[in-house]
Amino acid sequence: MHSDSSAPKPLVANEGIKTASNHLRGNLKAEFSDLATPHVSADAEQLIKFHGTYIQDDRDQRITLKRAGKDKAWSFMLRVRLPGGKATPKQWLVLDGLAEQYQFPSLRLTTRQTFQFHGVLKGQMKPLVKAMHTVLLDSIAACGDVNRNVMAPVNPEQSPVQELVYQDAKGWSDYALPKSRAYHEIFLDEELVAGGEPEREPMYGDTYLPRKFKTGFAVPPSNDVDVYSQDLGYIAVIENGQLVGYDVTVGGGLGMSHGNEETFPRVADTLGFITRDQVNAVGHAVITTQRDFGDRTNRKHARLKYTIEDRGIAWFKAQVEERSGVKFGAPRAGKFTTIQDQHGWHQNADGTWFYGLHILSGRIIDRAGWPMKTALREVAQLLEGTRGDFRLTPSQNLTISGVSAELKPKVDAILAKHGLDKENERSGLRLNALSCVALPTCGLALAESERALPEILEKFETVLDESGLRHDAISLRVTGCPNGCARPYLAEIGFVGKAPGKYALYLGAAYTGGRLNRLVAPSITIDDAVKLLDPVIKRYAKERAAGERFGDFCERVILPWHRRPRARRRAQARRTGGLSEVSA
Ligand code: SRM
Ligand code: SF4
Repeated sequence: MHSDSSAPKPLVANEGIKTASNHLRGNLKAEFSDLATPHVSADAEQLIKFHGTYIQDDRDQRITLKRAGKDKAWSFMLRVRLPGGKATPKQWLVLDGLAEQYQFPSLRLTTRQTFQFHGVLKGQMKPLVKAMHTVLLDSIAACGDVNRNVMAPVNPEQSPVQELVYQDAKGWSDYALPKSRAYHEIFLDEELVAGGEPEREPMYGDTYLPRKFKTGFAVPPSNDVDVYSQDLGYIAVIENGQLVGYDVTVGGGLGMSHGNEETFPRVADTLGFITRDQVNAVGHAVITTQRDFGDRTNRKHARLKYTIEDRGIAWFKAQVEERSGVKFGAPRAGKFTTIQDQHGWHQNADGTWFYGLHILSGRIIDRAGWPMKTALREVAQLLEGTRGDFRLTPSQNLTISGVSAELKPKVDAILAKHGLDKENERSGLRLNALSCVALPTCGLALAESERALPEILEKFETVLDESGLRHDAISLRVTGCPNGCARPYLAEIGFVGKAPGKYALYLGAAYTGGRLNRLVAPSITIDDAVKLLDPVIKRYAKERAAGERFGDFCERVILPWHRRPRARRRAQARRTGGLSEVSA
């Protein structure tokens, strides 16, 4: 437990910025109208996150520009809010067209089922938001100290249960949106209403949360949303084919800093069972508890996982029960057996079809011999006006959904024409690989990630091919720094950027997302990691027990003598019985 010191610690600067902002307005309207500078002020830099955008610079150009005595190449990243990752063909076409105008003319699918634009110049920001608004899209609360994009099942049409879970996720996403009209005033020229009722944030309060907050809805047997990495998780409980409610999880989170044991990834605890009608009340109580008790004096200790770690899960559960009036029942959800997206063609319960398309690192761009962006534009044009649409998956992939039997061969023809019909040829490793954006846009990257992934995959695929494991599903995730944006601590093989060309290597998470991996090499090159893992992979091929996953094999055979850092051992020890079910 953290001891209460007599002199209260000062609040971090962000708290002052939020307090003074008048519900996230600050001076942003004026700053975005001032095109004399390419960026915004330091205070505004913090506030714009609540509106879904970050200021960045092109790190590939930094040295050249500095040598030439020039300013950095500033631009904005904008993240769309897209609960459950659902986008219509019309929305796709608008976003696709917009992306062409920016410094990095691509659409980037994120690990939380939404789109990012990179390289948007300041003067392009308002037109971008206005164009998105014409197709009912926005970027409100896509970043910032609030509940962010809510993750949910990719194909609600697959079964009536999935559809209900999607509706609950959408309902919670709407409920947890900030009430402030700041975004509309700053980017959409809505006038601030003078007089009238004062604006209120009934759930968040005037200073919002101490830190970002994330929610995911999972439907067993798929843990595609990595529910144990979320601050708040709802695991569907399905009995006799009916959705009877959810097991609620709290306190997951992955960000850490190298060498700082006070920061650590943590898998969520299970609070217990609730019925569907209690989703928003329980979420509200979780958020207000974190609002009132989260650490506002240290942003590296401000996530819900630390509040729970410090005060204990029993205390937290009692707070949530008291605030919501809901008593948790014993956990009832079924087991998770997979995290992998469904690739290729599958039929929905309503008779329509969906096609799961692998997209390396979620980057939609036209490359020589691989015109992904053009192909998907043609698919969107074909599907416009039909029931068909697009679903972004938590693994940065795409599902073309709701396709009629009549349109199915036409979608096939477009994919084949552009060489995108190769789902069956991809290795199990590739289909289970994630990487974060990292360089050149991410200001926090210590090493390459997205740009390193193709080479990493090729090297490991060679070893897997030699071992006869080409089609085994093994999760590999890479990030450019320890913040964990591609959830690397839940990968069977995790690479976490340390310095240019160097990574911390982690091994042995449970494939289904219930157990963290362990650090096996603090700073290693990719080539040395391949050499280190080559004999491990070959041993796995020969010695694994029936059905044993690579991560579980490493945990059983390779890692028993690898100690977990103290703080992470403590976090692991707090796992509940519900978790051990899925980590087997
Ligand atoms: Fe992340 C910060 C990209 C999912 C943990 N993340 C960032 C920033 C905004 C860098 C920054 O602060 O300047 C990155 C922008 C890079 C760029 O150029 O686009 C960034 N995060 C991403 C995305 C785009 C990675 C991707 O390749 O898909 C993901 C966007 C998700 C979305 O649509 O909302 C993304 N980030 C995640 C996840 C995974 C998840 O949520 O499922 C995590 C780990 C889970 C968690 O939150 O614990 C994650 N991002 C972080 C952190 C560490 C937070 C912490 O508690 O320590 C930071 C840094 C921070 O907040 O200080 C961060
Ligand atoms: Fe940037 Fe680090 Fe997140 Fe990768 S993990 S996108 S390098 S903050």
